[in-house]
Amino acid sequence: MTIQWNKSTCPFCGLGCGLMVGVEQGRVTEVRGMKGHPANDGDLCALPANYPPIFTAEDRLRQPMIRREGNLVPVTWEEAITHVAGGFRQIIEKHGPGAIAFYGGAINLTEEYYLMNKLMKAAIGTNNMECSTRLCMASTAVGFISTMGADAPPTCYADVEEADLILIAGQNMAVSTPVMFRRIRAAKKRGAKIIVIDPRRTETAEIADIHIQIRPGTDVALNNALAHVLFKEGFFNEESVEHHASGLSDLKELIEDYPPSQVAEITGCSEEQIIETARTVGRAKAMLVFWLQGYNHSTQAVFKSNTLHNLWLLTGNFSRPGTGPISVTGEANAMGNRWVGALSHLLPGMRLVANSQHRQEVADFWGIPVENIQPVPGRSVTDIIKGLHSGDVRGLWITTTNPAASLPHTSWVRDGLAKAELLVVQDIFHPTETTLLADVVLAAAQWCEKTGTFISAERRIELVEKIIEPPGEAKPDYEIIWSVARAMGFEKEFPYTSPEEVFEEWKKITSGRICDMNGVTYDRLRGKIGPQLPCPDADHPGTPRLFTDLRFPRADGRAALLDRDYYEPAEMPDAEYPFVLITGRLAWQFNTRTRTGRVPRLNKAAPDGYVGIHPEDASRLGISEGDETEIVSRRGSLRVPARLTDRVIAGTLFIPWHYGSTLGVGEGRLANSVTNPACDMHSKQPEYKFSAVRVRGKG
Ligand SMILES: Nc1nc2c(c(=O)[nH]1)N[C@H]1C(S)=C(S)[C@@H](COP(=O)(O)OP(=O)(O)OC[C@H]3O[C@@H](n4cnc5c(=O)[nH]c(N)nc54)[C@H](O)[C@@H]3O)O[C@H]1N2
Ligand SMILES: Nc1nc2c(c(=O)[nH]1)N[C@H]1C(S)=C(S)[C@@H](COP(=O)(O)OP(=O)(O)OC[C@H]3O[C@@H](n4cnc5c(=O)[nH]c(N)nc54)[C@H](O)[C@@H]3O)O[C@H]1N2
Ligand code: SF4
Ligand SMILES: [Mo]
Repeated sequence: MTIQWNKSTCPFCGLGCGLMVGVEQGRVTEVRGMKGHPANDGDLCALPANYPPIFTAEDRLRQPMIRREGNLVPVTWEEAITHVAGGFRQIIEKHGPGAIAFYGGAINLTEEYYLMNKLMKAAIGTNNMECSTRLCMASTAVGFISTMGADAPPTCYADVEEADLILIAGQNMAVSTPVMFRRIRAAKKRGAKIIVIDPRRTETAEIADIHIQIRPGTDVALNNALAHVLFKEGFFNEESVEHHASGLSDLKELIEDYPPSQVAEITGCSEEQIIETARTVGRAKAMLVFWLQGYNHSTQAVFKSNTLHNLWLLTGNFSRPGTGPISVTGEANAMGNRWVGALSHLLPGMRLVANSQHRQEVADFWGIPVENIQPVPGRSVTDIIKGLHSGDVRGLWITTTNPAASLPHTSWVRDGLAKAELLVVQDIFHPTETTLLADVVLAAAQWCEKTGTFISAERRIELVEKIIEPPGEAKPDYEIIWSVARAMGFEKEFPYTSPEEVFEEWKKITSGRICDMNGVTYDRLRGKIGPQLPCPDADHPGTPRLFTDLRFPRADGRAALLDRDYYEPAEMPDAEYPFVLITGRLAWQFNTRTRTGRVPRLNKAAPDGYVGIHPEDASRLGISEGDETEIVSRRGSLRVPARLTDRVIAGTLFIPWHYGSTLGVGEGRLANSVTNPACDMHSKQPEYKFSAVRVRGKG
């Protein structure tokens, strides 16, 4: 039998590796890295390599279901759509449009979010529309906007090969983007220096020339101390900095308060190491800067970004090959969901609901009165859960995300979801922690079973095509969305018959914006590597780097140096809850494990959760390797076996957060049972990386 090979893009992290998907007799049998692809040149990691069993896993949803007398029972699509549309309509009639909300995942296609925007923000008239990117990249986005004026990563992956210093803060790249890690390891072999800032001695930290094993939550203090040394030791020219960045005098004043000796006490690293790190930064010819969830999962997330951005701005490390900020996103449609406006404060094409000109542009484009678009941001996902508790939100439609496992403080989240009058959950599997709570479950087609576009963390747009049939009656998310919209009475607004029609409409509203994709068509993308945006016309080759003219999209054309003070995380350890719990990832499982937890080979590599605990703490508590422990916070508890490791600092614990309650390792494992829902006030992103807990050995 001959294998047919089809070009696709990875449906896990936002690096956007090009993949070749092998199909035999209508089944995906093999997935390989695509040779010559600029993200991965033939490489790939364990996640997509082990995808084939995910297509055939037992619990794939094949048809919609409605809960009747407590049980989810299969129904026809017609019944399901009528029920959902009628239910939402009723809630809107009784309680107004603000009583419903939508929450999707960042692996949804851009076309799907375009449709959802049009339905929620225009047709229904509520901005209560959110995306899992709130838990993932919201802080990166706000950080970019405050420093550079736009949520637009200016660099590209090829900068890795041009840099002589690569700084990686709060990202365990060896685990979360292994393909990028291998490129960085190769860069090191060629002579580039690597700095890693992480409270754990991670697999990534092992290749570092300098590993700053920072106390969790203290990055702002560290970054300010690095700026302090850069200034005191004359590593930058004030005049040239001021040419391209505002705010220098305020920053200089602030960093006076952050001498390395004092910051050593806050961060737990030595004064000498801080000075050595600053000098390494100051001497670099081309510094590239990565960061991820060690930054974003914090109540200081945006300030962490801002103070990191200060460092490349002060040292002139921008707008040249090999320099600048790059944050490889967690989920596949890294940029697409942000640019199409998947969050409650955004509108399509990098626009804001609070900006009257933006509202007018979008309303004109859609041919609706501008008053139909609410002028204030809708609820963040945490506020949606709050709204369910208070009765202000009554109907919730969830697709492509599993909040009953992934949001912080699980018992509060599940109680909220259970209060919904109508909870619609659209997934590819049942059970998941969230489908179990649903009133209606809608069966979705997944990657390779539907067509649409993703945009990667280097702004590259790619077509992911349908190459096999979905199981049973499962339908693409876009088809479900336009069917519900029509059944709600919006036939005229949702006339689409294909995702390509949706794309052709959506791309027009990107004209003149950084995300301009008017030069892109499905034909241009089909079977080929897509261009990096902006790509305004058919002959345009795409844009590898932004702001190369040293002008930033802010009022005065300069970037912003920001004076941000350090403050403590929301919940500091105390006598009752003396440990800091960090949650993070493993190489063989993805997020809430609904897909990877159904692959035998991946489960064999990472079968169960655990808590990493320092041997000194363990011996004090009488805990031995493998002992079942109970981890307790103010919000709940969980049970996990102990793994003794000096990779964590004494006083801190690490739990891989993937393990939930539906895939055979037990209800008691869920890390989010104990995590803190406190959020960064600027990005509304939760502090998953810092919760005060106590540990009890259970022998
Ligand atoms: N195999 C695999 N790959 C994935 C995923 C997966 O689940 N599995 N998920 C994808 C997604 S959605 C995302 S968002 C990315 C996430 O990718 P990463 O951000 O790399 O993942 P995490 O393990 O959550 O956190 C990164 C590191 O932050 C460190 N950290 C904790 N607190 C602090 C702090 O205060 N300061 C600093 N500097 N560091 C701190 C942790 O010790 C951890 O090593 O991975 C993506 N890729
Ligand atoms: N404690 C703790 N919690 C965290 C984190 C952490 O580090 N620590 N990380 C946070 C981060 S960075 C993120 S991004 C979130 C992720 O949180 P989630 O978005 O909840 O995680 P996933 O497991 O990726 O959920 C994706 C869901 O979509 C389904 N699915 C897959 N493909 C399709 C499709 O094509 N259509 C439909 N309809 N469904 C599909 C999957 O089966 C799965 O149920 O979690 C956050 N939660
Ligand atoms: S590194 Fe990310 S994009 Fe590349 S193969 Fe792995 S999960 Fe997919
Ligand atoms: Mo993420």
